[in-house]
Amino acid sequence: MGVTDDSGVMPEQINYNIVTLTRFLTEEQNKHSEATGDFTLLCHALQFSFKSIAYYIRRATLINLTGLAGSSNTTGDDQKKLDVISNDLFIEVMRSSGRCSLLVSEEEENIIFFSGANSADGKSSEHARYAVACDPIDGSSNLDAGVSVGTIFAIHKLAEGSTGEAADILKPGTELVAAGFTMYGASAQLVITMKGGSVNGFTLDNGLGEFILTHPDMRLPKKRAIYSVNEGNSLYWDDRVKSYFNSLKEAQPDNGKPYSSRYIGSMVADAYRTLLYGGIFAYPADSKSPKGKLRILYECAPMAMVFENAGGQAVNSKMERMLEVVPEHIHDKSGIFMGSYDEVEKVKSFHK
Ligand code: AHM
Ligand code: MG
Repeated sequence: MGVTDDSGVMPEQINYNIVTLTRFLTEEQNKHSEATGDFTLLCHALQFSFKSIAYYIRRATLINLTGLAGSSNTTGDDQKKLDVISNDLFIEVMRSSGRCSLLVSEEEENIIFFSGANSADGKSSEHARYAVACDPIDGSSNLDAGVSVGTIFAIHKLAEGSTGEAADILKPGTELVAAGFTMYGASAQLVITMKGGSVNGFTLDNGLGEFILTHPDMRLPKKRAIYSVNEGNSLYWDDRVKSYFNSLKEAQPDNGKPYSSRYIGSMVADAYRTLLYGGIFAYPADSKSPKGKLRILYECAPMAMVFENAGGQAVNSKMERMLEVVPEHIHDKSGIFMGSYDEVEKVKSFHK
């Protein structure tokens, strides 16, 4: 029980042992005697970009940042003003970190090289040992309605001896050193995982300006009767996908009830809910988009790493492990089914 003062108001309980993202990253680095600190510095830079994007999104309606920028990106989507601002901000933060050799962004047609033979100055930096892929604002069609959007990121390490080339990013998700996403909602959430590690969730405390560890070692429930998919596309689905989703609407053997449907239309928000509550999120390949809609490098692979490290599964529309899919080009797409372990098993059983 907390102590009340004369007015009967319960004072805020002060936690003196807060794990900030900065502290968390330092403690992770200390676990690896061979670590140079370059990865930690790259993560500090990422953290700054997330805080900045969260800040602009919070104020977007007030400072006239809603609406279209008047351009379209590589995949033909209309760019929002915030898409452009977040992309420019992300590029500059990665460049100035000095730790990122090359960057792939949803909003950029080509790889941006910051160091190595392909960079503007043709120079290599011995510290720029990482390749980053990102979707600066995922779910941006939802932006002006104030629905949650987020940033998805994936980090690869350059191959030994490489000074930074396309092959350093055109790799399967099994090679990722770290990945995660943010969700800018009622508060800004950051979910991050490292190779072979657990999944940890942080919440941005706007007063402190720090991401605080609020969801340590996130584990997906093994199953949960929630499905998340754009059913407006069902006309284009193949029969196995149709039968699978139809089966969820029937009385289930364990409790006689059908599944609940939840679809926000921002992958980050649908993924965050699925991580916490369990269930299945899908964006299947279909006859309209035979390769799927979502991009492998900066949407599917990083999410698959998070879901697997949290005890779930992620597969493509051929039921292959998502993390093993090798993209043919930087904006390559895939169908995806990801979620609770048993729910993905059920999807697979309909594809046998
Ligand atoms: P975006 O990166 O251009 O925002 O597109 C990706 C988004 C995902 O967040 C979401 O899962 C999907 O597109 C929604 O697509 P749809 O509107 O077709 O359901
Ligand atoms: Mg996206």
